[in-house]
Amino acid sequence: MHARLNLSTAELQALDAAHYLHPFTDYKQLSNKGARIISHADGIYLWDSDGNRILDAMAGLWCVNIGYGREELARAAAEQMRDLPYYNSFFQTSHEPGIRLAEMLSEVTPEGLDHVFYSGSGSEANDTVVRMVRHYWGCKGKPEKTVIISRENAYHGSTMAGASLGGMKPMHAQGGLPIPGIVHIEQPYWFENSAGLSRREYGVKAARALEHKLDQLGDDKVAAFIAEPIQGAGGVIIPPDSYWPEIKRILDERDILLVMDEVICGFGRTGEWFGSDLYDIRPDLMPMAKGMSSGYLPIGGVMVSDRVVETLWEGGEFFHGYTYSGHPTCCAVAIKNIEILQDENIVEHVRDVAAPHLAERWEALADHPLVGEARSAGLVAALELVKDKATGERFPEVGTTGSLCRDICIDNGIIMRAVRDSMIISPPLIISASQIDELVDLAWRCLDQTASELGVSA
Ligand code: PXG
Repeated sequence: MHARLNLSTAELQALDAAHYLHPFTDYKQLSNKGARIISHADGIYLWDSDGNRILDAMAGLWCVNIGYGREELARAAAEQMRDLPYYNSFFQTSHEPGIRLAEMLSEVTPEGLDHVFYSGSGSEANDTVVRMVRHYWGCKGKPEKTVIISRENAYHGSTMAGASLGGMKPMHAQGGLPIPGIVHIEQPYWFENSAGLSRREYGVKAARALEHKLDQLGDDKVAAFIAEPIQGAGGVIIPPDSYWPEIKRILDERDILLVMDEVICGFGRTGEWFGSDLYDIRPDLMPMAKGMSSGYLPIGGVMVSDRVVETLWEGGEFFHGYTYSGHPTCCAVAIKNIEILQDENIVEHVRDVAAPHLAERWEALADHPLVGEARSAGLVAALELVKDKATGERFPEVGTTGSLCRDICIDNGIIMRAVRDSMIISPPLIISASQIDELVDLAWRCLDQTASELGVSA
């Protein structure tokens, strides 16, 4: 396979700087440097316009679960575009791809989630969550239950509601967020916050932050608790095993909806179909996106529990929807994507082959002088870069070392993402054991180079 580019790298970079406002980007800084132009991709690898091959250890943006270059998805899109590229489902019409995908989703998602509300992305799915949980409590005759409890450093999207649900302070600072009625509690980040507690003790303590917040606000004011099973963009924060059982205990005693944001964890990422399966949780609402189509086309949605649907059923019209809710072409691609996950036993491959192999190889990176902790779950993993391995002391200017290591990574042919001073990965689920070896060997080499640039002896 080769790139079919019409312009040179320099021409593309100049036009990019002249006209393209990238997401989450310092525009001046990027235009000085010039964007790397990605030209094509296959399997777990990307190529740039200068012909460099790069191992994509982030699966795009946590989404290309089945890997790049699957002809079947291109064919599914082309066939659907010929038959019916677009039609809406607002005014008492429907279409086969939307219906078939809804049925498939009710099969692969946890028990009790049998209906889907489609969106175009994860952010939109979480906007739907906010509208739907408040509408639900309105239907139940409890319109004062409006508050949604989320967690610090959570990521739930970049729209007004998504960024408000998220717990990213720099995002809140731009635009006067969060919107009213959203509060945040501690995240279960053992490496950062445990203050000497064991993982088990700390997991229970972090979960009880929810109980304290509920006591403070009053259950009669709270609509829902939203959380990612494993926090992704916040830095692959894997909760201690004691966390989710304690959250379940708390929620079982209270009349609060549980929203599990599966935008990253869904569709096999953790070695189960959903993070909720991994932690044995039955959410009331479950936003999802990314791996739903392996990122080949934009689609998301919210799975809605039978309990919530029964109430919505009695509530008259729900005044909510997107032009592209249930977009037929995106649905056709999502169907083919899920068929591939099923037919090729990709979730089982993650659970039985890839995740155990990654865990073993990744753990060994903890021996590196820069690494304070190496953790993984399924096919997400993180390294905490520290100044002092013995004490866990961080580098003084948070984020500088992470960015340095990230740049070294891409120069060495691997994409890892830096979150503050942690390096994180989320590779395509089809990664083989020998490709995991290649990934970890590259990571080790990049850590060595980072250490040597920092003057730390490796
Ligand atoms: N929920 C979660 C858990 C996510 O990770 C969204 C919602 C929003 O999805 P959309 O499709 O609207 O982007 C996400 C998205 C990063 C990064 O830097 C992560 C995401 C998006 C952009 C960047 O790690 N996750």
